[in-house]
Amino acid sequence: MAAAAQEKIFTTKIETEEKIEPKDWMPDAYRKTNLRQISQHAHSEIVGMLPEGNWITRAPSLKRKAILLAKVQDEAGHGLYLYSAAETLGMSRDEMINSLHEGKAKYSSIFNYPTLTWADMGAIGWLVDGAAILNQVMLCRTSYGPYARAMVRICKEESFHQRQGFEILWVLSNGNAEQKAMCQDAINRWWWPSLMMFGPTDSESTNSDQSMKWKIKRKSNDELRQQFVDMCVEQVKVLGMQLPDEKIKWNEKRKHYDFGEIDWNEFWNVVKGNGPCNKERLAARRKAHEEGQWVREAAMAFAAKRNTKKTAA
Ligand code: BYC
Repeated sequence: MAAAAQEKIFTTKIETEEKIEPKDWMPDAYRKTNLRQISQHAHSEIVGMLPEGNWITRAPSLKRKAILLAKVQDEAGHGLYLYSAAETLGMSRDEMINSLHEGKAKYSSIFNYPTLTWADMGAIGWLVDGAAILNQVMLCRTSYGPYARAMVRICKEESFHQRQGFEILWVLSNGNAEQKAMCQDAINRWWWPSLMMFGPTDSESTNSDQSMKWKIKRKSNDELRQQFVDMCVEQVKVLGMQLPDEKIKWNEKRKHYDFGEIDWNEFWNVVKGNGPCNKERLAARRKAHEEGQWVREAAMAFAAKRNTKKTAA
């Protein structure tokens, strides 16, 4: 079929909300930007296991430990669904992982901050998973079929993650003075990096225009960030805590909360690899990959053996 006819079919599918599937014709740039976003998203899930993994052995009770362990395992699962979705676009998981390890691929800036106290597990659940859900609910309707389907399941699990985080903070906020202070300190440290998760402001977002046209993204970075602020301002009241921004104020005209200026220098610095934990995170991922080499080899040998048996039977 001629390229123009194929492009027309693609455009009609986008317009009529029919999903684009791996074997469908698609513009190279559509394939490339989906591959970029989905693989970055997968890397974020995998690197995102590290800050919380840091607290599994130090969780304050057996119950908390079991919950945290389950959450971190969920994140590994999310990474796997997403790598599989990205592979349907023509790049192998090995290539994607190499690109992460070589420092060429991006992952969410948020995971380059340290987890200093147990309250950080609460703040990550409430704020980081909370921000992730807002973005991911929109992605359940993204135009690329495998990505949209992966998101449906991920969102269900993320809702549990957010609630468990809020509950950790709720218990601390009802505790003694030291626990309350720990809760407020974690909120103070995670608030601004969580706002940065939504990406640069719309005027600086290089990919947004085209991604919105292709319905990969359905809401802009600033729209989602505003939705997040409006949600958190109400939720923090339940905790009896404060958001660390004196400029937060209801704007009757906009029917939204105004908020202070994000430190974009900090954001770009972290994205470029110079955040507090970038080097540590990549080193931990590389080490885990090297140490897991024997597991991959054993799994491949087992699969080959099973195939030989099947062929012989
Ligand atoms: N960090 O044109 P823009 C989780 C980059 S994990 C780093 O607006 P786009 C969890 C961006 O890539 C869930 N880089 O980009 C796991 C682009 O650079 P390139 C994480 C960022 O793609 C464990 C450039 O800046 N969620 O829930 O239209 C424990 C210009 O940006 C960031 C996802 O990954 C950032 N924050 O929009 C707990 C969601 N922001 O690629 C929780 C999927 C921007 O051109 N991703 N950049 O070199 C998306 O929805 C979109 O990619 C974004 C950015 C909204 C993040």
